[in-house]
Amino acid sequence: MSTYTLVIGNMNWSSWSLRPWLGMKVAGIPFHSELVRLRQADSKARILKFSPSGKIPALLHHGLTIWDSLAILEYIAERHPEDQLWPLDEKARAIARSVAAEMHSGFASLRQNCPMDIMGRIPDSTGPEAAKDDIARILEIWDECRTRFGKEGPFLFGKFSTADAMYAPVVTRFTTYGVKVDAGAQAYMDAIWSLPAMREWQEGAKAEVESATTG
Ligand SMILES: N[C@@H](CCC(=O)N[C@@H](CS)C(=O)NCC(=O)O)C(=O)O
Repeated sequence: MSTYTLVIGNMNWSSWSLRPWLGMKVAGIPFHSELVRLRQADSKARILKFSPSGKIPALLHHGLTIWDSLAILEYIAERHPEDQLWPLDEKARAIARSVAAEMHSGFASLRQNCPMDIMGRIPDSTGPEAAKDDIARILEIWDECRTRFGKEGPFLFGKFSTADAMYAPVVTRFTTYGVKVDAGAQAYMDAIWSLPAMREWQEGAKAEVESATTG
């Protein structure tokens, strides 16, 4: 039986929730998901029952609450070293932490102008133009990581790592908003979308959107 409970938001919208959910799924760590619906009158009160910051995701484990997506991913990586959620090589790991932290603390313009909407297809949006500097920087990061560290697999550091978990919601945004990318970035995006865990999350998002439209 799983000892972890991951509190998440709507699968179609909650980019921060996707990150630890994907990291734990890809690593094959069993956990129970508790979904709190966002954008409801009682959302804040319901989130605060789990998370002192009033934000999700939060991980509940043996009486401990870990809030914040990156803190959860770090906790999981420490508790499950056999899953190698950070690259083994020290230099690669330092860069992986740098790009994960850059994602965690940056790209406000992309977040604001291209919010995650997994099932949406909005190719005519003005969002990508407004966020063009963030998009250019992200494409530069992907290209550099793939070129320097990605020889042994299709992900940023070859094998799937926490850095990919952090950038997975960006991949969905690029798809939703029809961001134009080169073949290398497209191959990386395809690798993320091909993960069985990513398809499972997408199915969850689809079910949510369908139940909202059918009432
Ligand atoms: N830095 C936090 C951000 C978490 C965050 O903004 N979560 C959103 C959902 S994606 C949230 O809880 N929003 C509810 C609210 O602000 O009331 C993290 O990395 O976990």
